[in-house]
Amino acid sequence: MDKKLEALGRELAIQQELKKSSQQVDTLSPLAEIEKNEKLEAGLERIQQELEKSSKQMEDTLSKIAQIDEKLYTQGRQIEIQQELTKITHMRLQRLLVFEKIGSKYYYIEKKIKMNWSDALHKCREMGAHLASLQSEDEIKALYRVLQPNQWYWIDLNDIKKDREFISATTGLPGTFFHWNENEPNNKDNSEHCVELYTFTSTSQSLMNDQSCSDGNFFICQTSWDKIQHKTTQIILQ
Ligand SMILES: [Ca+2]
Ligand SMILES: [Ca+2]
Repeated sequence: MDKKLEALGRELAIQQELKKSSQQVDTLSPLAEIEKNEKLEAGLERIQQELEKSSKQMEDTLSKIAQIDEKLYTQGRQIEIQQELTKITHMRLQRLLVFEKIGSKYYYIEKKIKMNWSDALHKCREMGAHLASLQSEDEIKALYRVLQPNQWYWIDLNDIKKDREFISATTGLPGTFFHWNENEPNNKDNSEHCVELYTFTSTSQSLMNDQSCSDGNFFICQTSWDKIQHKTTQIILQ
């Protein structure tokens, strides 16, 4: 009987122990859950911080790229401007290079485009020069060697203001040197007020003639060595 009671007692003890263990498991479970959640939250927070850090680094990188872009754009524009200025300088210098020394003077002889006297006058002025202001037979002889034969070229003399009073458009003063062809100036039809130089191959000379200012002619621009030097310096220093 005692043995039975003893066995029953042991069984009861085991059951109580099991129940106790079961209770312990039940009470531990919510704690584990909380711990798990806390771990998850901590993990999420770290991820969030990492993301914020990455986002900030990305913003910094983009900002640096924008700064580099701006710098490159500015440098690019500076190079473009420099190239443009070089091109303009080159063009201006080239315009000066068209003047050649013929005899003792510097001329540009237009041999391709014909225009009226007034336009030719302005064209020479645009080039920083003036229509040829001839002063001697030597100058005309020197030009004769380079002018196209049997062609007319405007020079600076005209009697626009008063017939037969030929003025130099360069100085505004009465002309001092004339080398007229035979029977010229004739002021034909009372409408010839501008002077041209004509190259006669038959007599191997260039001679002056008064002609209608509206006629289309080639023309001769003139400048001086001093002007060329001055302009070259101006262009290079600009
Ligand atoms: Ca006239
Ligand atoms: Ca005439």
